[in-house]
Amino acid sequence: MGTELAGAEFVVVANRLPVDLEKLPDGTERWKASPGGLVTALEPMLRNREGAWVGWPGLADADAEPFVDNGLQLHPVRLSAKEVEDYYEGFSNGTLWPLYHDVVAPPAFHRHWWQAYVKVNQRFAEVVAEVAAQDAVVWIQDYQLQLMPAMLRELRPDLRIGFFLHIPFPPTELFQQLPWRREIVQGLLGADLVGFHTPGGVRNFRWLATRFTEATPGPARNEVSYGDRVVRLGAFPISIDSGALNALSRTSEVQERAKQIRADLGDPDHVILGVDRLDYTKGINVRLRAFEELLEEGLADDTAFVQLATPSRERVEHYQKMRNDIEQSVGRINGEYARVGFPVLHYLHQSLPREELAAFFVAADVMLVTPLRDGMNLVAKEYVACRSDLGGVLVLSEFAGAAIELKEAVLVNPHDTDGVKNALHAALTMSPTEGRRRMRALRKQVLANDVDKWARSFLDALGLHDD
Ligand code: GDG
Repeated sequence: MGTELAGAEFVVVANRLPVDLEKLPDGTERWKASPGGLVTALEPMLRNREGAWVGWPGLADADAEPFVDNGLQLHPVRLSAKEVEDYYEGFSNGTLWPLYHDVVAPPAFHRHWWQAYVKVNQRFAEVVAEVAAQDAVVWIQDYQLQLMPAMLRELRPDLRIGFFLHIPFPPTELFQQLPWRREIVQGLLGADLVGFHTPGGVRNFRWLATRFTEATPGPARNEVSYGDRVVRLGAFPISIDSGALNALSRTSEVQERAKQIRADLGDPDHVILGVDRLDYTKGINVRLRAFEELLEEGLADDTAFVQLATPSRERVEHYQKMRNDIEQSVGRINGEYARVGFPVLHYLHQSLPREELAAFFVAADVMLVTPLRDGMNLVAKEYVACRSDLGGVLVLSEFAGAAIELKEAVLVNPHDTDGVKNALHAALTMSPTEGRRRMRALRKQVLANDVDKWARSFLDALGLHDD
């Protein structure tokens, strides 16, 4: 670990740092890597150009000092326990998250949550203003930091600022429910480039920008003029490190483990898989209902369904209720259809190592991805990357951003229970020839468009050229 903290030429800002600060039982603290797709994609670019990452270390009230890790500067932003409650659990995950996911759960609007959101965004902007070199490029990530682009521009007009939203940008009528809609749009317009997963997000935002601020359309199609600046808008569908996952899935360890998983399940004819953060947007109940009805109709004999549900946002109210509902359904379905030693549904509320996850993808005949709304959904792409054998069928919700690219999946409307049930049945009975044809097309898409390409296309549009 080095110690030099010079002005950074390229700064990534996200709610979380790519490392977590952990408190040990003896009261001491230590850093733990928390690798994610974004870090992997941006790491080479960050390290090559005196990069810095600004974010919250994941622990409230922690006074962590900035440090350099292997050429990358890490700048922790301090959040108090109350700010975690109001800015993060409150406004970010109790207001914006449900509002931006088509209000599939009711968003709560509280003025004290909003005030904390403003205050924390301002703090992030101040840290970045300190850290960035003259004329540096700053890339702000996601819904927790939508006010930051304008706040940062105010402090540092010399910077080039990009913003990317990882969740859907909602239909205009829904966005307009937000009491602070104008402030959010103005915040985002502080960027030089605002990126979304889909063209729909671009359209919604462009309309709102011209409706709620003095921005005007043009000069070019994906641009708005705002004051004396032009703000570019664009669709940049994110992806995964498909090459690395493809390679991992082919290792003998993962292949063996996949066989073992099927054996542990009792070598059923069919294995169905779901993998999600335990979130009400992911439509876990939708697929459980479809599976239950197939069992009822005798159309899913000798089939095991594995649902991996990573613990998530456990202190937010909607999540507690949803977890209870799902666990009740799992209990009911097994109560009805399992035999001793052979559950039909295997539910794990755990986070698994990456290799283990890859083995589950390899083991599954049908992958069910049924969100009611999802910005992209990386799990769908990960499943495809793991199927070099061209086996397996992907059932994918039309309401996931990924459906735009993954056209050869079996697409479903998650609000249509019969439709999901029929799609699941079609996937379970699909001929191997048809399955291979679809998987080949899906793999072509996913392997050709990885997360590195995504990051480069965004940064190219922002004017950061990789050298
Ligand atoms: C947001 C948007 C958008 C899950 N369980 C385990 C585990 N995971 C990994 C998956 C995948 C990631 O977590 C989840 O990504 P998703 O894209 O599916 O969903 P969100 O977390 O909601 O992400 C989404 C994304 O941002 C990127 O822009 O696609 O629409 O909502 O990579 O594999 N990983 C490990 N163990 C687990 O148990 N190791």
